[in-house]
Amino acid sequence: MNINILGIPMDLGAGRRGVDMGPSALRNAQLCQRLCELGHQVKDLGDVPVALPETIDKFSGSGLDFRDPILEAGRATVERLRGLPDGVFPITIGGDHSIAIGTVAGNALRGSAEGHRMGLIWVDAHTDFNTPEISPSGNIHGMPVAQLCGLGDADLASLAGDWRLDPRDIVMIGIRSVDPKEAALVREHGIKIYTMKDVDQLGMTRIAEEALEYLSGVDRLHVSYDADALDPSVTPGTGTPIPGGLSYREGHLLMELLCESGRVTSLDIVEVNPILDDKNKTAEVMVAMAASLLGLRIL
Ligand code: B3U
Ligand code: MN
Ligand code: MN
Repeated sequence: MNINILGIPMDLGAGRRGVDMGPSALRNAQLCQRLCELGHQVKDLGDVPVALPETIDKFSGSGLDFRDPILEAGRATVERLRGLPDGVFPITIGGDHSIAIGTVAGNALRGSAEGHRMGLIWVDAHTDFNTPEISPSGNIHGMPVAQLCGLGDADLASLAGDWRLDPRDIVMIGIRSVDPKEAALVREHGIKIYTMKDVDQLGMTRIAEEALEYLSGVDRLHVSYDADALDPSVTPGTGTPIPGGLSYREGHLLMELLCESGRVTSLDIVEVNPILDDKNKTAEVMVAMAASLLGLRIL
């Protein structure tokens, strides 16, 4: 397979600094080499330019913190992704989760002017379904899924023109931290959610099977993998660690089963913050997760 890596060194959507160094940490953990070893052709496209917070006005634009530079980076991300040839598998590396507004939009537009019917598997402790009106933090990394469905800031919602993600084409896995108004909005939109309780009760094999069946009608499938989906003992280097997360094996098993399905067409790895990490352990774990999705075999 032809894999293209695109870095988005973004920390403007998060409450803590340092996640902008995620792309460096993931490259340092040998992302390209590990995928090359699996027989893929891997090309690193470098990074999308992202403004430094020290050089800009936090309150410029819509009143939402750092909205304008996040929008600008999102537009650049969409342009880079939509121009890639159809057979390429893009891996976008963040960066905080606000980058997914651009990565999902860009992948939806790749090879189709009006946009594909895109399925989204959101692996995260959080549902990231806040809007500017209801967000307790004001941080845009808590809003990308709502933005993709057309809620919230009108400019961020229009990164792919008129294309919108259908809330019924989303499956979330690993969820254990949702704000009260966000929970009501998620329910209202009928998003399919597997909380950690569901992971405990049903097991990851059944969840992966159900998720793929649920998304059987989509023609593209994007996986957005937040490092905080995993338990903080596995991935300590992330800005909002929440106890009781996916085990190392549950995280891998999900990627292995998605790999077996042959249906995933793009991937994000986000929220790796090397400042908070233990000797780059979190980046190494997330690189291993990407390798499982892209065909790592034991035997
Ligand atoms: N729901 C909270 C916390 C949060 C969401 N995503 C992350 N943290 N990484 C918020 O700020 O919206
Ligand atoms: Mn997230
Ligand atoms: Mn999260």
